[in-house]
Amino acid sequence: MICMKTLLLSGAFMVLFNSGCHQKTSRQTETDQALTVQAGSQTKPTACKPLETREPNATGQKPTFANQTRVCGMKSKTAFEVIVLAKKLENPWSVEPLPNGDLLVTERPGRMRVISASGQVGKPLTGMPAIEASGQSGLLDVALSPNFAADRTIFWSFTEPRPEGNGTSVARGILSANGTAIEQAKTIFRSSPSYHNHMHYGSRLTFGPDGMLYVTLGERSDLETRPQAQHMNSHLGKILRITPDGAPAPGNPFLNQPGTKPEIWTIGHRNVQAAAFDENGKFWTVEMGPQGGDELNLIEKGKNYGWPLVTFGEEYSGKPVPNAVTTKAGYVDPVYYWDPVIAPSGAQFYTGNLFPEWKGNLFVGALKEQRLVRLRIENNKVTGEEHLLTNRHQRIRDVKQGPDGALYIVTDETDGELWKLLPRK
Ligand SMILES: [Ca+2]
Ligand SMILES: [Ca+2]
Repeated sequence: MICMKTLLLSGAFMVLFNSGCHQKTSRQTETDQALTVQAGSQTKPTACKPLETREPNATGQKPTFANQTRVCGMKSKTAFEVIVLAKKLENPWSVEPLPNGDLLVTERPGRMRVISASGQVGKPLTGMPAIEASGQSGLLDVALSPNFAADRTIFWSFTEPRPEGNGTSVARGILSANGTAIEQAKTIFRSSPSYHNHMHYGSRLTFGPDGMLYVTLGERSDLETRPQAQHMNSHLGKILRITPDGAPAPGNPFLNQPGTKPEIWTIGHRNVQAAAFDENGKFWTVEMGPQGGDELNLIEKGKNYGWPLVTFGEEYSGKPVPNAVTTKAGYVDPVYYWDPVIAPSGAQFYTGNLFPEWKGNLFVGALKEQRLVRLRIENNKVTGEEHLLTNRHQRIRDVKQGPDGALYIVTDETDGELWKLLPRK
């Protein structure tokens, strides 16, 4: 067979399309149904095959309910193409497709750029406030105003240098008409307390259908700050809900309570770097857990998600999480968990038309396991899991759907990349 290859120029980078030279892949021939076997005259369902076959990190822990971990593996029938739109991005943290098809990308050391739909990488935008970048700190997420087409307003989260250390803050500004500057930048929210390490900042910014901005914040990792995930007078280890001006949102569950931060929406989180609303307006997050305790959560107003009292997994030292249990009345069980961990970052429910097979599925980036995870969720339970892009061996930091229905991905590498996923022609 003659293998045709086509070279196209896309921005500054050559893109290689393979047309018809791939052999048939397993994803085109396997189904995502649980296996059944003939046993005499009866057809008995058997346990399907989960993708994870390694030993769990944490010994002796049992799921709280069936299919809370290691559900049936599934395989996409739709073959896809990966176009590398840009390279040499330094630890990109967020990709946000713009209405015209261009992409806003942040790089953790403190740069934000517009990359054109064809892959032309713009210069860093001017006009950003000071950012502290070291370890996990730096420029983190960016989100578009729900009215971006009219107001060109963007919101970003970043590590702010402060006299007492540093902390996650949220700023907003206007993307200039020519896409080279941020104008009228203003810091609208500062988490407190500040702290002096460089770990567990969160933070994803997600606008809800209610027009409010949901902000995920980590607990700064140290044993000194970790208990604050349960303390109402601290923003650490919380999901917050604020107005586009940075004020506590009307209807928040703990407004006007003494000693309580009024921005709090939910408590008991370790470090959430993946958050997305589904088509029905339900809010889902994927949380970096301890070793063996990454978890998918359905986020509901005012609830306690457990950390560090109720959790799966163990410390990364291999010791137990002190005094923790895996489930307890009054604390929300994760819908799903991964043991061993995948290190989740970035989430998107697919709603486009390019991949009808993927409609309603949740896509999650995985840093440590260097893959894109696809989850099928039915009745608030995970019923299928697929691992994509495993052959590229890059840490996936963020995944977003563009207005064209393609998926856009950035990889957390010092020479990080921006990818576009399209159905293979
Ligand atoms: Ca974002
Ligand atoms: Ca939890």
